[in-house]
Amino acid sequence: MADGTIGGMGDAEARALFARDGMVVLPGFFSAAEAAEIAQWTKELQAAPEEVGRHWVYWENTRTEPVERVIQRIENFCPFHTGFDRLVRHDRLSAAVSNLLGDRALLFKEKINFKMPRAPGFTPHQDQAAGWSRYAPFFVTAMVTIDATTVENGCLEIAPGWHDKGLLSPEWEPIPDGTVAQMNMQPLPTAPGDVVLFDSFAPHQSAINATAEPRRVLYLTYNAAAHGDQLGAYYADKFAAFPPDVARQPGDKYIFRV
Ligand SMILES: O=C(O)CCC(=O)C(=O)O
Repeated sequence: MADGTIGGMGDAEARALFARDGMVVLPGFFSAAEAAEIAQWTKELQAAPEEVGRHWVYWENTRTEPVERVIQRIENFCPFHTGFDRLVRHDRLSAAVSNLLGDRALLFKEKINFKMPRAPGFTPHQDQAAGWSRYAPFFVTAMVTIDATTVENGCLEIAPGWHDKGLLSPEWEPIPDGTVAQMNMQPLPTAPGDVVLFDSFAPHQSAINATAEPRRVLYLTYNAAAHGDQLGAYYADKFAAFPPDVARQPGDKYIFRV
């Protein structure tokens, strides 16, 4: 690929770090003004009515007492927000991901994780284990920081150098404790506008948000154009298996696995 610069780092350097670690951190990828705009768009989505046929909103219970129902995440929002659509599908970010994929990046899925105060973290897992192999063999996810992430509010933790060992658990299951014990899970605190690009086989986890403020981040996942546009198929399957709360049938049970 032609060489250039992404987030203050040369394309070739970003590719080399990504190949070595399965992740690359791009501090200040978005300016303070851009990060503030992303935070504003997030508020707009959160305030928009929850309706079947619109963006998908998921709720969860806080992990500690008093148990409250809080927003967990919003998915599938690009078709309903032009600012996000431009940012996610047509801008510098997809170019940065294309550099790592060595091919044009196509959006596979998009979500905002809110991690409200006292909301739970995520057990150690690889995203590829969430049934993604039926769509493509490999993906790159961009985590875009909206609120500063810290150890206290449950920032992303990744084990560098563990992305090249295939699946470390059966699909839909967390990574076994014995395997996790051999890894060096590194907390990655980030500031608004920072981006972390990571491989779909990179093991990661995060802790509960033990602070009084939300910890909102975007996760934008892309696959190489060579593997086709998989977004429609993925979202159709996901809606059937795990619809947003507003589309659920009373009495049906929906289980979040990894
Ligand atoms: O947002 C986090 O704390 C981690 C999210 C995560 O691992 C996931 O959504 O797969």
